[in-house]
Formats: sequence, structure tokens, C-alpha cells
Amino acid sequence: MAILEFIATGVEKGDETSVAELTQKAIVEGIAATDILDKGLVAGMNVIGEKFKNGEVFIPEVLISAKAMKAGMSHVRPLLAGANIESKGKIVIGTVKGDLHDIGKNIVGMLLEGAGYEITDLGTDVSVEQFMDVAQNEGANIIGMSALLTTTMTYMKEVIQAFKDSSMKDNVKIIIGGAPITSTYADEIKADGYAPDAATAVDLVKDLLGA
Ligand code: B1M
Repeated sequence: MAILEFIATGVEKGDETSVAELTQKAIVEGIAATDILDKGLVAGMNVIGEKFKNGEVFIPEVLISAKAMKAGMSHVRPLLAGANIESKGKIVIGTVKGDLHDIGKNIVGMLLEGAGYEITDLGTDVSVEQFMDVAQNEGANIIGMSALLTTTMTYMKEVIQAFKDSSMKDNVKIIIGGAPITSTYADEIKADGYAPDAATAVDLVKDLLGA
């Protein structure tokens, strides 16, 4: 359906106005909200995610596309909420306690949302208690932690340990990322996964949840 392709192209180009208008038009034309999401908004964001991974576009383009996707999402979300659609997975993300860097974490959240996951973003300076409370209340499948400082990355270990000591240990997977993080560090603190960039984080979540 041409209109869905136009929506995808609009997201790819970061054309917020046309994505909002076309999404609205698609709804009025009776196209299913799930199709608008999957074949329009998410399809466009997937293209940008791949291009970002391949170094063909950079952070500003991703942020602009994500903004366009969100403009469309705001029309589709109320319909999806009423449609009883099975979620691909619930992910709680945040930058760890003591750390205020959120640009990378926001991109990760946007690409994950673009890939069809439900995201609860706890923001920055997030404590172990906040991660655990929200994970418990929302029935999270994945916790995603970001850290940009060598002084705050060590806090990830505390969060992981707290989850491993809790009743959620078999139900929640923990993934980490951020500039100072390596796969060696992720293994050392027993994280379930590490991604060096946002597009890889989406692949990692797909692998961990099998969806
Ligand atoms: Co800060 N800062 N900063 N800073 N800052 C760094 C990180 C630093 C490397 C700069 C430097 O000295 N060269 C340095 C850390 C040194 C270290 O720890 N070894 C540093 C410092 C020291 C500080 C302060 C302590 C400075 C001071 O006040 N003396 C202070 C700390 C404040 C605090 O957090 N408590 C501070 C403050 C700030 C600003 C507020 C000014 C600002 C943050 C604004 C904001 O985020 N809203 C800032 C910025 C912008 C930076 C740099 C310049 C850029 C970071 C960034 O946004 N990169 C940074 C230097 C640098 O990296 N060149 C620096 C772009 C972003 C897209 O990349 O976050 O790596 P990144 O995310 C990537 C991947 O890492 C990955 O995907 C993303 C997209 O591909 N990823 C994940 C990230 N999270 C993930 C989670 C995942 C998976 C992948 O799964 C859940």
C-alpha cells in the first residue's frame, strides 16, 4: 500500500509533518493500526537503524527520524492500546545512578520502540531500587542500563547482583551499554548481553527474547 511506503520514507527522511499527516490519513482510510506501525513507522526506523549501524548516517539523522516516528506514533498509540495487541516485550531502560548522560540511552530507547518493543524510560541517575520497583510493577522482560562514566559503570554490577538475588532472576534479562563498556566487562559483571551501539542493542534484544 503506497501510503505505508510514504510513511516509511517520511520517517527515514525525518519529515515529521508528512509522517503525522500521512499516519492520520492512513487511519481515516481504515488501514489497521498494526500495519501502519509495522509497514510504515517501524519499517522506516529499521532502515535508519541499519544505516546507522553501517555508518551511512549519524546521530543527528537518527534523532530526527525518531522524532518523525514519534509524531506518527502519537496518532497510532491510542488505537494500539485499545486493540489488545500482544507486546513484543517490555523493556525498562535508564542511565545508572550518578550518571546524567542520556543521549545514547535515548537513541537505544527510540530504536527499540521503533522495533516494536514497549519502553519505560526511567531517565538518568537511576537507582537499583527504581530499576527493581518498575521492573516488578511492569513485568519487564529486559532491563537496559547505560553508563558513560568509568565511575558509574561499576554501579551496573550492583543492579545485576540485586536482580540475581531477587525473585525476578529467572524472568528478567539485563543488557548494558555505553562508551566505557566492553563485552569483557559485561561478562565480568554477569550481564546477559552488551551492545556497542543502538542498532546492535535491537539485535541483542531480538536474540534474547526470540521476538
Ligand atoms: Co560528559 N563525559 N561529563 N557530558 N560527555 C564524557 C563521557 C567523557 C568521555 C568526556 C571526556 O572527558 N573525554 C568523560 C568521561 C570520562 C570517564 O569517565 N572516563 C565525561 C565527563 C568526565 C563528564 C563530567 C564528569 C564532566 C564534569 O562535570 N567534570 C560530567 C558528569 C556529569 C554526570 O553524569 N554526573 C559530564 C557532563 C556532561 C554533559 C552534561 C555536559 C553532557 C551530557 C548531556 C546529555 O547526555 N544529556 C556530556 C557529554 C555530551 C559528553 C560527551 C562529549 C558525549 C557523550 C555522548 O552523548 N555521546 C562524552 C565524550 C565522548 O563520548 N566523546 C562525555 C554520543 C552518544 C550517542 O554515544 O552515549 O556512547 P553513547 O551511546 C552510544 C553507545 O555507547 C551505545 O549506543 C549509543 C548509540 O550508538 N549505548 C548503549 C549507550 N547506552 C547503551 C545502552 C545499551 C546498549 C548500547 O543497552 C541498554
